[in-house]
Amino acid sequence: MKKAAVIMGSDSDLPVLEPAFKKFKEFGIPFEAHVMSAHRTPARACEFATNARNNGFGVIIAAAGKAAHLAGVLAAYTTLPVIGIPVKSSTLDGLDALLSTVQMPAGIPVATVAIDGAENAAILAVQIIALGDDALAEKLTKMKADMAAKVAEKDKQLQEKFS
Ligand code: RP5
Repeated sequence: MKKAAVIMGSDSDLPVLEPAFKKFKEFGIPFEAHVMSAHRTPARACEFATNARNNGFGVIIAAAGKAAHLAGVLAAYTTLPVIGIPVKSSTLDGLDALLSTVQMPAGIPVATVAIDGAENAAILAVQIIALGDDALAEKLTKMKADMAAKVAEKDKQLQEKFS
């Protein structure tokens, strides 16, 4: 199975990424997590992204806050899909990171999830890896069915409360 990479601009982003690690463990996805920065270690970010496909990765998640260029820089050096997580780590509440991550120029896409949206980033990464893995796709189908069942149960409780 292809690995997922979770790259964060700083170790201060780590708590935001816990839901992604949890999801990968639930789905049995092999992953590596690294701290590297588009600004503080640009050469390392370039080197990682350039070699990521040959190193067995199928998708890269990049989380960064403030002037968040990490996802875009990684995407510039790879043809792997890159998922950007804008991190809320400044006085601008993540809006700065959201705009920096999502507003990519044509030719270099970054699939941007919500501010601090690590769980969805991981699910999207699983969906990408599942393109070539029917057993994994089956687990995703079950996850959606479980979610639907939970919503149906909540609706049932609401109906009981008001009846
Ligand atoms: C960004 O700046 C990082 O991704 C982090 O969200 C933010 C603050 O970094 P630190 O100053 O905490 O290292 O590059």
